[in-house]
Amino acid sequence: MLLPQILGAVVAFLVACHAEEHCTGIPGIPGTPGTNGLPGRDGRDGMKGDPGPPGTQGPPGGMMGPPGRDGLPGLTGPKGDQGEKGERGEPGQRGLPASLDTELEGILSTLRHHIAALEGVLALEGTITRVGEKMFATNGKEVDFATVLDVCERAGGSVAAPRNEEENNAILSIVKRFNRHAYLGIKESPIPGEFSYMDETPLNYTKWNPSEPNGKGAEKCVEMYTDGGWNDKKCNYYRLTICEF
Ligand SMILES: *[C@@H]1O[C@H](CO)[C@@H](O)[C@H](O)[C@H]1NC(C)=O
Ligand SMILES: [Ca+2]
Repeated sequence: MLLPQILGAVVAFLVACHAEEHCTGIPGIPGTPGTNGLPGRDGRDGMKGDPGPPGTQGPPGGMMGPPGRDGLPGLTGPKGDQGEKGERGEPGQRGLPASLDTELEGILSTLRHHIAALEGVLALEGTITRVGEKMFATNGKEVDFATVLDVCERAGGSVAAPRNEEENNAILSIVKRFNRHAYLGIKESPIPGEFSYMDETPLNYTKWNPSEPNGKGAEKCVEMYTDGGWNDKKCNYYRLTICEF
């Protein structure tokens, strides 16, 4: 069985050889491998490798490292004690003179107008009268001297005390209008017959009626008659209340 096959292959080979004119022999037995050649040249540097694992902790006693970062802020502490009072500050800037401050000037103008109107009404009623900076006023009531003193003080004034003829006439105009005698802010001093203002200062003006003062220590107050003359009088009569402001 094998022989015809080999023959077939040889025939086929011979025919192929014929076609190509140059014939080759049957392949020989492979030779033995050669010896190793010389080592080649060094290759180029490879890529950088991954970092290695961390080393083991060193022995204690090494140098202290740098300080760590600051921690988070803590909670707010309790409120402290109140501090000492500070020193007085510098005074503020000086304001404008009223004459240059139009708003203030307007307010003053309105006030002046209102006050003048009120004074006009009271003067019309005969309850006030103005002499220079002084104003005399009555409430029309008749009371004893202690009450006049109290009422005038409570109103922020004092009992009317004329210091000159003009003021005496101003008080007189009220006395005439009410047709009542009025106590004056004048009292007898510890020396009988000597009189002073309520603050003990001596009188620099008097308008005694003829033969007054005649109380000789028994009439410690002073009243004004309806003609403007003065009379020393006991303090417990009811007389018109007239104050000065
Ligand atoms: C008395 O002194 C007052 C000031 O205290 C003055 O206003 C008054 O005019 C003086 N009277 C006389 C008569 O000079
Ligand atoms: Ca008298």
